[in-house]
Amino acid sequence: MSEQYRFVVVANRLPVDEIVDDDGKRAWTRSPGGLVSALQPTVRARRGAWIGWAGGTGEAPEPFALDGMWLHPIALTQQELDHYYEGESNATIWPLYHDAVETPAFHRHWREAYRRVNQRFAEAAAELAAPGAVVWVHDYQLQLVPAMLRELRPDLRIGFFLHIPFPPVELFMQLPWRTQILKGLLGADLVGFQRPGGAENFLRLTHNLGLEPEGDRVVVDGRTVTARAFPISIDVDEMEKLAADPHIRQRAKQLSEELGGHRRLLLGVDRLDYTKGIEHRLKAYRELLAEGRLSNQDVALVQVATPSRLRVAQYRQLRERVEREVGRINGEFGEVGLAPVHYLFRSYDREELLALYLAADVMVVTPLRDGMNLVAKEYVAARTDNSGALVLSEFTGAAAELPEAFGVNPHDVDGLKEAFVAALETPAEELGERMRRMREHVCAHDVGRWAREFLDALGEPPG
Ligand code: GDG
Repeated sequence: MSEQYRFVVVANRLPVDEIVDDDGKRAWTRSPGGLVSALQPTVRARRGAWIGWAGGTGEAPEPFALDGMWLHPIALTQQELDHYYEGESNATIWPLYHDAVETPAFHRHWREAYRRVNQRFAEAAAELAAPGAVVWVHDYQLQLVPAMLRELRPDLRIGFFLHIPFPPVELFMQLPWRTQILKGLLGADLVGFQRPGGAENFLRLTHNLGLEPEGDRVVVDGRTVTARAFPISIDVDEMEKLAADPHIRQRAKQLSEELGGHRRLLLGVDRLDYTKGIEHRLKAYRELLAEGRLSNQDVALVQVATPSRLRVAQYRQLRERVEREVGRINGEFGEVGLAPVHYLFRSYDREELLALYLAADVMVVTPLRDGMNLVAKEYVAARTDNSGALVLSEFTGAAAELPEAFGVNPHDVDGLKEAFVAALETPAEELGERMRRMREHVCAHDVGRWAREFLDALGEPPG
């Protein structure tokens, strides 16, 4: 039998990317991102393992150790990638859990692949977990894993955290296999959500199984399952360190100069996803230029749109619509050497992203629905001098924690326009006070605290 671990993370992706150097040699590097920085110390301190897909299809690479973690790759066939990941996860569950802002598609063969792949993850966890170990399962791709794992290993402490919103009952009920998903989640001892509303939606649904939740608990087959909010956050130290780096500060200055020196910079940073409200913000910006309330001489919008899920039709269509709108705005309001929208369809390294956060006068975060939105928190953490303004959709998890942002309903174009103008015109002193309060909150609630609170609530056995 292979070695076993007292702490196991199960997530769709492993926290590594495979790189191939000029000589064709392959190596793994840690992937950037808050979840990895949060969980790596947690996994390492417990000499733990991480189970996930390594990218690519066909046979999985052999398990290996990296940065103090034992990494166990799960294999996916091309068909499973199509059906489990792009189909059921990203064309059914993702849109349904985000208020059905795009129409979810329901296909039985996707569902079967989702079940099969979840079983594979559960079996790997059952094999790697030591007796009485803690297993922490992540996100919407793996909602069946908790029950499957409990069936195989009733001795484990199982936690599940959902990174995206958990929808209202009426929407969840559209899922043809809603009962299996609910039972899947109820296999955990602790089910964590970004917002209390998600936990409430989930607990309300357990009535359908004849259960009677009390407070944040529900008893299932004599076992108590707790459902609560654990709002995720970011690695504040990492952000502040990058924000203080002289090279990055210099790069931020250079970016401002390249955009025209005196022009105020509005910034959007999102995966190119229809939940992020990119079209809504472009529309508001275009109308402000058309009405002369903003002038291309005075402002510029930089939109980083990280490529995402381009094999899913709705994402390709979104890309076409966004690029058409950007072209339209630049065509109508641009001048030679002075574009109103700088659209960047690519992924940047953390350093460049930080330089953009430092250069931006206004950060625009306008999702139609978002579990948390880490970009908003990253911007706040990066503004160590308390300057800058945040426009933030009220439909993000972050909005509940950052009431000093310029709150918006992205469906209300006039409201969006007012918020853009207000963010640009509010006196520096008031902006400074708002940012100071937001920073205070984010600095006191970083991602390390999130992980600790979740694991404390899960009740790790003394070890
Ligand atoms: C899901 C939920 C929840 C973006 N572009 C680049 C880049 N990023 C980084 C950002 C940020 C992360 O990706 C995006 O996180 P968000 O929270 O904004 O959004 P999702 O990807 O939808 O995340 C969300 C989150 O899970 C965590 O629970 O907050 O609600 O939907 O960290 O900085 N990073 C780099 N280059 C880029 O071009 N390096």
